[in-house]
Amino acid sequence: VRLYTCVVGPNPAVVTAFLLERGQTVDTVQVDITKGETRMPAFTAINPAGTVPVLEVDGTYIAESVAICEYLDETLPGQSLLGNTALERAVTRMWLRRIDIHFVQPSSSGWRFAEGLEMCRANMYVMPEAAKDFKIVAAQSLAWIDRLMVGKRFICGERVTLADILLYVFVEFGDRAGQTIDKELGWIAGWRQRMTARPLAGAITMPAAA
Ligand SMILES: N[C@@H](CCC(=O)N[C@@H](CS)C(=O)NCC(=O)O)C(=O)O
Repeated sequence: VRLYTCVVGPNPAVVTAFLLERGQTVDTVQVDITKGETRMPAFTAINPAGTVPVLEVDGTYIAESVAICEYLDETLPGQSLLGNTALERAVTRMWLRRIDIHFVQPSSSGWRFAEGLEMCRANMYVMPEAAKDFKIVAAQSLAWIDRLMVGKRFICGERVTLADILLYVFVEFGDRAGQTIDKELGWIAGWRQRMTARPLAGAITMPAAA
């Protein structure tokens, strides 16, 4: 397998964090999104969405960071980060979907239409006037997750899963890029400390907001 990735951006970092947590490496090809390399014909031929990460497996190209991690979870040696039973995996996927829809997407839109505006406007319809509202939606979703987590160690209970990785990467990137995490969210604060102590935290490369 070969991973097309980039040292900047939260979506590639989700796969990097996953691999660090599993203690595994794969061959990588660096693609520079800051130079628009994912939007060039050679790259859109492998991922028409024009984004990284992409995993190449025997001539098939898998895009979408969660889909890539699920494939790696099933094919790499070691402890699953989805779950060991159908029930555990279903619970993980429930949280992955909630985190993606309610936090990752509005947080990403908040960045794309504000801090990332100049980079993104060439490739998508942008709504700079909506950036503030997307950031509010993301912050409210994080507060919702914070309330639901009381009494749990990680998103799915005692086990660390891909749901923790997805949320952690986007929380840390958001905190460093104009979406400072509310320190009043007590569960999130403690969970961030637990996550930061783990191998996966090596995927976060930028310094934390003061
Ligand atoms: N839903 C996709 C999002 C991928 C994505 O937006 N990747 C960004 C980096 S964080 C990218 O490649 N941006 C370059 C561009 O849009 O030109 C996933 O989960 O992988």
